[in-house]
Amino acid sequence: MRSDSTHRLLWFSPRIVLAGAGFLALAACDSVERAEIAADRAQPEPPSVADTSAPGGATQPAGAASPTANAGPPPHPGWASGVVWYQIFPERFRNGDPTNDPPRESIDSAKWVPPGWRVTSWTMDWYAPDFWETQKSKVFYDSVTSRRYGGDLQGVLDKLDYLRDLGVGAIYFNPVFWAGSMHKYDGTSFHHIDPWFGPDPAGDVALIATENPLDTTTWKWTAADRLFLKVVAGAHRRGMRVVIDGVFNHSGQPFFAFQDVKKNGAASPYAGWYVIKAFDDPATPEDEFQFAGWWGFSSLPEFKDTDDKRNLNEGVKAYVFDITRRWMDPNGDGDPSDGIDGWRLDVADEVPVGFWAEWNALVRSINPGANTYAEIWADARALVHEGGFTGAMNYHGFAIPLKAWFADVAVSATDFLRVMGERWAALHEGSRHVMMNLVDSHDTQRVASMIVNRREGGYQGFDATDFDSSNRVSPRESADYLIRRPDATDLRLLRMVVLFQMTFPGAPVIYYGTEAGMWGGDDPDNRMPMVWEDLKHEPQAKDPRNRTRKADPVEFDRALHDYVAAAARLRKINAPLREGGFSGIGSHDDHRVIAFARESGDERLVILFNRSEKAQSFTFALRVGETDPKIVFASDANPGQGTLAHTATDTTVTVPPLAGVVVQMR
Ligand SMILES: [Ca+2]
Ligand SMILES: [Ca+2]
Ligand SMILES: [Ca+2]
Ligand SMILES: [Ca+2]
Repeated sequence: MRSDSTHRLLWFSPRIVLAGAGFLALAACDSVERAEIAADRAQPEPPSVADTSAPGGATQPAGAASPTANAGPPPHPGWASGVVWYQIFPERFRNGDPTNDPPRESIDSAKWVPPGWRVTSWTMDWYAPDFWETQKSKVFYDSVTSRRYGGDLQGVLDKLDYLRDLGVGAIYFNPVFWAGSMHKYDGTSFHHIDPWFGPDPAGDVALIATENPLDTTTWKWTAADRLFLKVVAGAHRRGMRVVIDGVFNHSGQPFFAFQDVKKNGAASPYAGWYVIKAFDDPATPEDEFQFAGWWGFSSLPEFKDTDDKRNLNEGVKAYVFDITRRWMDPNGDGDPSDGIDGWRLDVADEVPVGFWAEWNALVRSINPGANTYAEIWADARALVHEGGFTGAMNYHGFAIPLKAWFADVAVSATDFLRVMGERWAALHEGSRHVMMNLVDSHDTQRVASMIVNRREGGYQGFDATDFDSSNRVSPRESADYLIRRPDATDLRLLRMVVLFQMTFPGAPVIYYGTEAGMWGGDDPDNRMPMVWEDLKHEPQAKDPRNRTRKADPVEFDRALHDYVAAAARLRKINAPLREGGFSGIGSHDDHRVIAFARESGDERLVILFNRSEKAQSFTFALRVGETDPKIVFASDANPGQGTLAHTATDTTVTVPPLAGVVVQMR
């Protein structure tokens, strides 16, 4: 293909072949990333615990001959293949029940917030401090993690039709289990849903107090637990799957086992669950109790590994296995249809892989159709393979390179297309259509703000931390970080990104609110309350650094929503986009264009992206039997733009500036 008569395109092998082992070195960015997350979390507010996130993985096929062999992901990931995901951060998605909103005593920072603390108005200007916040500090970021908005499961239940109509096939929930923080990566229990996500918080807490956590026969189903199962059933009825976050590396301090160890020391039945450096000596007045916390955070005591570091200790393992059974087959009748459909596993690379192999085998034994995903920011292949996960959150093979080209143009079109193809082809066959192809998450700036803050050049490469380096992703660290609403040009780029997600192999993930037009920097500004069409939101007029700014209206973007739904529908009705092979067709660095094909059976689609500010023409060859190619989708707001002409042998497509076009070859 060529962009015009005077420019030759750069060509590379039209079919990307499976690369040899080891051709992708493990990137160093993961540890850097972790250090940055840790740094981000070093906040002045002691109770606000870090939130972690990351899952991924492929499971061992049940009955595999050798569970230790690198069997790789399950051969038939079923529903997970090509599915469209929607990620819900429960505290911030929808407040469906104002009567259960969390009271002060339920939150982790209860002791540190001023007496006037109250639940924050859902529709308030995000950067406007509530009265109690001004009592605490003049700094926006000192109080924001103590906010609660009252999002809950009734809110999710009320919006299941909304998700189905958007084209969602699977919901990924950030942690839903009981925890004191707003993000809930600091579990108080793994066998109960957070009481303030359900209809009877006080009743739930009282009921839980009657249990012996070591005896599963005493475990009750609280009102919140039951409402969660209703959400699962409601999703299933609408053809959607439900995956939840498993945080099996650490707990919060209020976790029942940790509390018991703190109280009873070495005599506690849970003494072996944690990394205890010293128990308290009752003979002395001071508290000598010392333990290891995740990344040094005392709010997140880490679970102990076995002495050989190949597994989690027996006590935690047995508990995690019990709660896995509980949520995957709640009524215990051997039929998993009443349970969740899988898990996303937080900081999966910080839990021994031997544990994951056993745990994934358990998951498969309960529900052979379940899927599991490791959170890992680097190359996920080894962990997915050895741990027996289905796939991973695809930062390495999707989000990071995507931002490098679509937002920052920090790499050439040719390098972008080549790296995307190589990283995809290097995946184990069973992972190729199930990787969670996200652009943003609760751990990154929102995609709209990535685009608003794009900076050409300066990117260190495809594994650089530019993707999520704190001084470039948040107004908290960077005085020149733009917090404004995306403009018309930004939205063209956002539409291109969405179309790329929907046309690249794997499973696209929509972080809640992207479709509604939400923007925001990294944590905590990526966790604003969802913008809804039936709510009247205040404009964003305040600035976290007290700079002057133009007020930005905050309102549901109906046009963007309908575009995302249309792109999801395109994927749904075109099998090649969900399950077809991928091959690069060509690229042009100066014209900033890429073209690739997706095909399965006798169907072929060619997808073209023009990242330049001028219209660009592409010419590529027709295959035998392709006589009537047709544009079936365009990211441009005006679908009439983009033209196609063909001869007996070639097709020429003109793509508008900052747009993508899908051509059905027929
Ligand atoms: Ca509520
Ligand atoms: Ca003592
Ligand atoms: Ca069942
Ligand atoms: Ca660990």
